[in-house]
Amino acid sequence: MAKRIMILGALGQIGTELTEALRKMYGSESVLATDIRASEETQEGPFALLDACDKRALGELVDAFRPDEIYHLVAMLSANAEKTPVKGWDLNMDSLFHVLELAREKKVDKVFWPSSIAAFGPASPKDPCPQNTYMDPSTVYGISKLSGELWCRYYHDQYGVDVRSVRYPGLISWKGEPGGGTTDYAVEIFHEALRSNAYTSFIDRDTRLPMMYMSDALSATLKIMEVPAEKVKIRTAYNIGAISFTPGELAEAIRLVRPGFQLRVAPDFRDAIAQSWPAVLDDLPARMDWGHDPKFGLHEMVRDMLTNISAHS
Ligand code: AKB
Repeated sequence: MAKRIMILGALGQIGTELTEALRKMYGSESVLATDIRASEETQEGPFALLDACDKRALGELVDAFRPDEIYHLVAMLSANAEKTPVKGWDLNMDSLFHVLELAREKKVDKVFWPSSIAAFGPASPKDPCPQNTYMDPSTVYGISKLSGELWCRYYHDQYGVDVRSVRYPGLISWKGEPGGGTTDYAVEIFHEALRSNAYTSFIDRDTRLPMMYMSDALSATLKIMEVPAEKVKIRTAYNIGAISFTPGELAEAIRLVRPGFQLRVAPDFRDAIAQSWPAVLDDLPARMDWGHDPKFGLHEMVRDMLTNISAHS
């Protein structure tokens, strides 16, 4: 029997593409997509409205669908969580606890929960930032990610819950839009480049951040979930790197495809968040333990983004 998979936050930036990829792999009926809002687009498989903070509703869905795996992709991202810190903390932590508890009680085989570069802070090394190092996140989102990592390891060590996690860099995609993150500039810039050939960045010209194209993020996610449990040696979350660039360097790469593209900068509070994060990740353990192997460099990513956004708008 095909494995059954449940996705929380299926209409978000990662969920949109991950749901599609998992449905291709395991069949549409085997993947239950859930989200707090409904989509206007037709779903190609089962969909349920779900508030991931409602443990009873979540438990009922788990009882009804009997998933072997849960992908928990619900989160309030860094910039939004700074505006409503308590709400951000409650959403990020309550939903994680519900999933970990249900996985333990109902013996779900595997759980995926994403951490982030936001788990690092101003005193963490910038370039490269190692897997194991000092971590002092300064945002609510980052604090929730670092705490979540430790809770994941606790549930693994104490209760045998097979929960796996990666620290995503900023994710760049043309299908699902990000919402409320610090790295969102690196997606918005493409839409504005095609619309007006100019963009005003809320991140300063020289602020460097680790980034990753969505197809590499999907492949890392599917890889860590597929390998045998003994290969997943780190039970907090793995650093996964791909590319690192500044808004200035991204603009230069866009200019090669769209001559005359103009970058202006008007840094706001999100630049301070970005400056507290690493610039480059050292991801050797992910490469060694389960074969993390990103393919997209800066220029391939830029060409692919511009081609796909113009083809689909
Ligand atoms: C954000 O900017 O908040 C996220 C992240 C780096 O986790 N994209």
